[in-house]
Amino acid sequence: MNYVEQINAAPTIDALERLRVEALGKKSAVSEGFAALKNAAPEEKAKIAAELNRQKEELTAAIGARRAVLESAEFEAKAAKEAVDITMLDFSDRGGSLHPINRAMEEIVEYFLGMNFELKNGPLVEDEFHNFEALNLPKHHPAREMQDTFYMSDGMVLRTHTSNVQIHTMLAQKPPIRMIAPGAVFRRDYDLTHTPMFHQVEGLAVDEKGAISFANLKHILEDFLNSFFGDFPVRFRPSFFPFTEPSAEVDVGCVFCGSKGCRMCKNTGWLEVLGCGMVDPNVFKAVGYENVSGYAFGMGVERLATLKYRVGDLRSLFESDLDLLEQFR
Ligand code: 2NL
Repeated sequence: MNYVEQINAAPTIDALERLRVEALGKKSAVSEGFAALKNAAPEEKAKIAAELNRQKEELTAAIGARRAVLESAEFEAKAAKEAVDITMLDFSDRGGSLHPINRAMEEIVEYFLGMNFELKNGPLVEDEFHNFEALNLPKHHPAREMQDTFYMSDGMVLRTHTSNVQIHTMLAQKPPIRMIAPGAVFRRDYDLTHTPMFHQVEGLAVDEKGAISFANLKHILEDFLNSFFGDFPVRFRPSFFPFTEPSAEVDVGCVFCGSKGCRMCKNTGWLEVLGCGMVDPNVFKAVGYENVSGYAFGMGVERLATLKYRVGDLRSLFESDLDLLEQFR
């Protein structure tokens, strides 16, 4: 193989460098040819020099071309070996979501806003007048002890229901009133079906005496339950609350068994979902209202959420369980 062929076949840059020294270095035929020029016949010199330069340029060009090929191959090999994957994992399908309790609460609130109720908020730490006395729950009355209360200093309590908001509202404005009060409430209770903090949505409608009837209450709650749960039967059962008279508890046909009877409905075919009634005259007396009538209702959001989303155990709503929460995306 002549030098040009050897150069074109050089496997590495080192091999090419050895060939360059051999073909163009001090001891190469080309260099020795230039050194011998001084001994050449004067008329031959130009011709020999031209031939030596041609050879030198041919070899230099071949080396340059081969070097470019080897260097780019070396770069590609290094780049492939050192490559880092800088693309990011795609989390775009892993967005967060509303917690089922908030989702149920928002759906309840949206329903009543659509029915022209006004949204009201109030304090979580409350005095005994707004939480108990104004609601026909006098001191030492056994009904107070039903709601195991968290007592704070200075006679304040953690509100045991959101009714304190209705009391604040009635003290601050005149009828007509049409409002809902959603929010956290607190009771000293902790077992399979009770947590010390839970959520309620309460509603209140008040207008001049005779303008609001139990029929109005029954209609709006039936319509709400149909909208929230879908097509299930609804029934009103006589009951008692200190702040309403008459009072009723409302059941829906068991959403788990279709009213056939199961563990969830204790074989009754019914699930209790809310309480309601006509506002007790003593409540109106406490806020200074005369010649009015009205209805009120209250529902537990956790209760409604576990039924609607078929969550078997209330406590799983409070455990930040991703297997549960991911189902609500
Ligand atoms: C339930 C039952 C109820 C009320 C709450 C109320 C409020 C005022 C006056 C009269 Cl200011 N009543 N609230 C009435 C009946 C039932 O809640 O089971 N809640 C989870």
